[in-house]
Amino acid sequence: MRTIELRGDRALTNEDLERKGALPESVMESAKAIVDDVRERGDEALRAYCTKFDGACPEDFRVDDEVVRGALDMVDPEFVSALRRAYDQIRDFHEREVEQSWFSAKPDGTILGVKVTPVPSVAVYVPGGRAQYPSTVLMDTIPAKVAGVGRVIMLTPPQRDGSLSAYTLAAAAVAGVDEVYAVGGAQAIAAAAYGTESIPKVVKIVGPGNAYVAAAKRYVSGDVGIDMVAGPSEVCVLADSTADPVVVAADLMAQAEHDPMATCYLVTCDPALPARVEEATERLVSQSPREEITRASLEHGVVVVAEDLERAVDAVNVVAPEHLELHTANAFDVLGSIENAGAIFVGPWSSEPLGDYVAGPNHTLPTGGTAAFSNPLGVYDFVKRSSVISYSPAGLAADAPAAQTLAQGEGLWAHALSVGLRRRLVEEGAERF
Ligand code: HSO
Ligand code: ZN
Repeated sequence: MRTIELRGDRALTNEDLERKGALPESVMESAKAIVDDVRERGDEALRAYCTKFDGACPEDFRVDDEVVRGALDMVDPEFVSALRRAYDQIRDFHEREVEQSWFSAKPDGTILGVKVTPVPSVAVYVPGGRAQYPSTVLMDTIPAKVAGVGRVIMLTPPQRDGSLSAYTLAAAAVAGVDEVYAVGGAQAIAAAAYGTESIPKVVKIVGPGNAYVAAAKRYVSGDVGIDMVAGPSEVCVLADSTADPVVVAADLMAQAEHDPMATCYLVTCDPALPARVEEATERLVSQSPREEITRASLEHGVVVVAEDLERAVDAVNVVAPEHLELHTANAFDVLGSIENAGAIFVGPWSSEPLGDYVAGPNHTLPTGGTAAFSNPLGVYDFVKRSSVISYSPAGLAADAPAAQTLAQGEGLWAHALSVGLRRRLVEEGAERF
């Protein structure tokens, strides 16, 4: 890990962080070509790309519902119970995010409000290979279902032998995914964005994927909604001298093992801590079956040593990490000063992987510093709000003069007319027209 010492007035800057994860232009270009082709030629192009990239193309992209449900009998019963526990807690948490439509009447009888409507259809993308996580199936599907989305489809690339992972299918069954399609890559994103003969067009696409999937999501966004273009995962541990170096080491490694590009940050006001954490990491990492990935990630990790806790907190707010763990004497006191973080794990018992799996909050979180202005995936990502405006005659009469004056000021004659016609009717005593 690289060390940055903040002495005196020196504050952490974005440049110090050398963030990874921008999409290369060449990837963007390839993804665009694939999307355009699938949009134009539908299933024919989809089949050609599946054969090219996945080695095989299923006869029928749609996975039989029996096969999806059958996966529950193919995996360990303990795994199914764990999925169910996670499901219950994720659902409970997200039910608190439900936003009700509201209407409010003014004394003059005018009614204003907001109508909340779920999007009708969503595609949840689930990557294949190393980053295939059943937990993400739960995290992406449950808030959509809680929001009231009628049709949630799942897209995931087949394995080399054409099958899908029983763990992913079991998660789809528990989460309540409505339809599963064995298709992946940029071509799957194109299919869900524009529809093909065999893949339904949806209104919103969510879920992580490789660089081509991310590039395709960015390209189709605007024609369909997308959640976010997620970059490599990150954790930041904020620690003082009360932190346990072995626990801190385990928590950094828990993020590092995801991906060689994952970034770990240790921000501390205890100058002795980094060496103790490094020593513990060295001891633990050689026991990991994912040693190579973990080491590659930790290599570009960042240690920030600040002169006091206040400056350390300022540094954390610049990092704006996806996950933040607070390992300080009074962690809840620090919480109030944290402005930028996707998820905050408060106190020494709050292991980040508990949040990945079972705590309840979503693990799809803003990365790459975007926690400074965006949110965890939530029920609010699957609804639209419409403003509602219903004037009474008295309300119209009260607001008309100001509206007419503003319309005249903007030189918009028909705007003034639209309001003025009604104003005259009210002044003439009309109750309706
Ligand atoms: N920490 C990951 C989520 C995950 N971890 C899934 C395990 N499985 C990104 O937030
Ligand atoms: Zn994780």
